[in-house]
Amino acid sequence: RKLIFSGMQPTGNVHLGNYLGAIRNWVKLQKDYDCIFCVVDLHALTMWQEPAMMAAQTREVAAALIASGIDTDHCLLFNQSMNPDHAQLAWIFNCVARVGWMNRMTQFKEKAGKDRERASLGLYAYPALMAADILAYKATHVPVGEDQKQHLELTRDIAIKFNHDFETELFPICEPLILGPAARVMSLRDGTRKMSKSDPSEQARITLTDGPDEIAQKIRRAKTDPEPLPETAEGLDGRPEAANLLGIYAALTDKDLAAAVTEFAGQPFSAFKAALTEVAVAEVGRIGTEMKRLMADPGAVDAILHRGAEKARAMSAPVMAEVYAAMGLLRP
Ligand code: AQP
Repeated sequence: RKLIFSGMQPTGNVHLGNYLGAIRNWVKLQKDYDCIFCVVDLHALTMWQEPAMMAAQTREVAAALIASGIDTDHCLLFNQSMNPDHAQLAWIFNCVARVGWMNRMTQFKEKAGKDRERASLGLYAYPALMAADILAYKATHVPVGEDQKQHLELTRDIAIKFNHDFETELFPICEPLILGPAARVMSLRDGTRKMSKSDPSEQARITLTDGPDEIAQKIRRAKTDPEPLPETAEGLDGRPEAANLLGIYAALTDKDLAAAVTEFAGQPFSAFKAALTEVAVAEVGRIGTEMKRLMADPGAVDAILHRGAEKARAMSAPVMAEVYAAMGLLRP
């Protein structure tokens, strides 16, 4: 049985990059796999989060997933802190993983910035919690982008070491799931930086709740260069903004990049931006309208998360029982 675990942090501003790079793929995966989708609120806490915003941001991610087509009758959807087994297993993995392994994690170095001494201990131990997310359910496959590959490798190392140390075959060695060419959406203000929830500029991202006017305005103001669009995909070399906007168009219309380039070869950005706005408004508008409808009824979203968490706890409980038994922890 193939079981997938995927997580998204409730850090607000769910954007087109999250949709094209993750959510849209998850919607496709649910047809062929058993899926667990988790709003990873404990991961979000590794960086400061405003307490007054957490609940709304958690519902926002849940609503984005449901509005995009995640079927909560067939998949699990819940927020991480509702199943304490994640944190419990993470502690156990903190005692299995080695400090040297964590020291090699490049994402910690990026997120901690220059003043590493002041980063939270949670940010450092993040990969052990991610391993717990996956292994608490014995998930076999994890869809990952380039940025998470190293963490998944560490999950495999933790599973191998646990199995070895406790002479068991309890944990499966999970596989990354690479889905075609990775759609990496870049900032609308700087084609060399990724579109991100935490970018201080609202103009850098299209969020899934942006209305048609906001989308049109953000695309109109999106950074470009003075040349017309290139005749071939090779002509995008050294033109990150043009490459990004054409990439977004290609992803939204399910075309490959070369076909999108041919469609607008030699045209000015103004003509292309009008076409891009049209497809973005259609796709984001459809999802955003449904998201807003869902978020207007927080009780209904909470009920879905609650039901998901109950099922999740029922799935992880027997795994945890095996873990405790393997480690000799007393369960009277
Ligand atoms: N720009 C992007 N293009 C493609 N995929 C992206 N993802 C994020 N940004 C892009 C994917 O979305 C999922 C969400 O992961 P996350 O919630 O753990 O956040 P993140 O990767 O740290 O993304 P953000 O949106 O940039 O958030 P902040 O600003 O909080 O760091 C992942 O599958 C990710 O690959």
